[in-house]
Amino acid sequence: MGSTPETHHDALVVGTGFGGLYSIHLLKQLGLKVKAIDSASDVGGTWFWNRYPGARSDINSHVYRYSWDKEALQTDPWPHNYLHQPELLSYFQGVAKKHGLYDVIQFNTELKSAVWDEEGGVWRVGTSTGETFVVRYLVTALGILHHKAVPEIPGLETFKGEVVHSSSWKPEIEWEGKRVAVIGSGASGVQIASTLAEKARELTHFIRHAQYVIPSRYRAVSPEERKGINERYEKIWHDVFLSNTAFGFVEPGRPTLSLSPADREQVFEDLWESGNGFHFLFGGFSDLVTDEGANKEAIKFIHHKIKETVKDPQKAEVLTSSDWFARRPLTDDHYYERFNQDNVFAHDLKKSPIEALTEDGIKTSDGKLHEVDLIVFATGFDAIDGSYTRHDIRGRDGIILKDHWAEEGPKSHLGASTSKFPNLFFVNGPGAVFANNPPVAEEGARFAADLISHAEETRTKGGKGVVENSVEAENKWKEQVQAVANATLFSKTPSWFFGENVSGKVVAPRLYFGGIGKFRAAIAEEKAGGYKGFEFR
Ligand code: NA7
Repeated sequence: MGSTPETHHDALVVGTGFGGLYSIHLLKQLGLKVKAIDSASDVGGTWFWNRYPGARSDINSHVYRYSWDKEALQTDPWPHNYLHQPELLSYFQGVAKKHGLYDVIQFNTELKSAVWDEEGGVWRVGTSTGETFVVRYLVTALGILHHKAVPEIPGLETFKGEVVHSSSWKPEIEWEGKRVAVIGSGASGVQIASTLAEKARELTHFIRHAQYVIPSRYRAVSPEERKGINERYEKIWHDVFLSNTAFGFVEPGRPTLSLSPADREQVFEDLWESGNGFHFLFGGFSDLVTDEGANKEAIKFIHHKIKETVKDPQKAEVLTSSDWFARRPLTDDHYYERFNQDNVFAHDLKKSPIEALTEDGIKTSDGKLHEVDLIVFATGFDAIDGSYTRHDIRGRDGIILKDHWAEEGPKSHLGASTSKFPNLFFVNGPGAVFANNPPVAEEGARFAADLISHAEETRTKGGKGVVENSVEAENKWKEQVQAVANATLFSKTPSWFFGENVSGKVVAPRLYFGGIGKFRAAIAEEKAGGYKGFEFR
């Protein structure tokens, strides 16, 4: 123990994705001595880990980036309307290089424990490398989708082929000409099934809840279009930060049922043609996720498209959801078409669940053995609070974060902090807003930096430089998060948004569905009111 190296810094940033990199930049600008760690071997966060074939963002390239580097907005290449994983990785590397962020980042170093020392007013952070970082401020940008959820299936260890989770893909994995099983039909599963179906010998998609997949309409961006966006960037970001979803498109105030059936159908058709799941859900009508009648109209339209596209009625049935269209919307250009290939199958896990794996493949309850060479678990993540509760994080009086959130689910004040854990900041923590991730991460990083800056000010006035939100503030925010969620169909549709994908988690909204504009207004109000939800010691 005595030989454990212990180093002191003002702040430690954990994670180097969108939230972490910007946090490093902001804290350096405050003049703090900053250190950062990441368990990966390079920057990128989600986009470091998720490298499966076809991994691509489904948010328009021009708003899937930082808004704060004006020069990069004009000059960074993004030749298509969406960015593939390698392009995103190189974007992150470019940002880190340009702003001198690499200097303070230590890679291949995972946070293992963090213990608050009340007397010293510091966090002691233990890492996988055996080091201890002693810091006043601990800024965690751990990623909302990091900790893999892999189902426990009997016989998993007997399977002779290859098994991989979507976020652990390695380039050497052989799939072309192989028999592939993809389990899970969220954003990852749909992208993976669609891409691998192109060259797999045989592909079976194992589906428990089918979803609604809107075409993405991936395409090149012309120089004229790019020029126009460059010229309008100020306005684009202004609108993004005032909108609900921050995706860079107009969110009309028009209710679905205000149009005649023919006009409504035309709007859906136009949305389908222009592509993008988020645009379909939020860019045509105001009420698809809040009004059951409106949602049913969208469902009817998509069901018709599936029936029209998928020629085999049995496959079409498996691909047809009976849930609300109120999960994270999905996007892919060829997903439904792939099932017209003779070698691509859809297996309904509700009708016949997986019983076990054998050495040759997957045995389902209908008695069938699906012989495969590769199984891809696209089974999602222990999302949001799962990124935190797996670590040994201890606040005041030794309370463990996992226990702190055990009874009522995760609580935070404005997604940024939680009571009893002074000077611990979340970037995109539980209770942060559901919207396009880069602007949300920017907002979170800015708020954490503001709180730290205020705490530093109190230090100059003889204070300890310790900030902690009140129990009342986090309870109030939790109530708001719950109330807004209750008004949406998201709350009636099980998903990771509510922790329902991992057994044992408290079912409660993990995201604020009130929109980024209102979320930012709540933060602005907190600041303008002199940070009443926080105590600065
Ligand atoms: P998601 O969206 O959580 O999807 C996970 C999928 O895996 C979903 O279809 C689940 O079915 C399925 N799943 C999970 N466990 C099982 C078991 N035990 N058996 C069968 N199927 C299972 O994760 P993704 O990685 O696709 O996407 C996460 C986010 O990344 C996404 O929202 C984007 O923002 C990017 P279920 O629906 O629960 O029946």
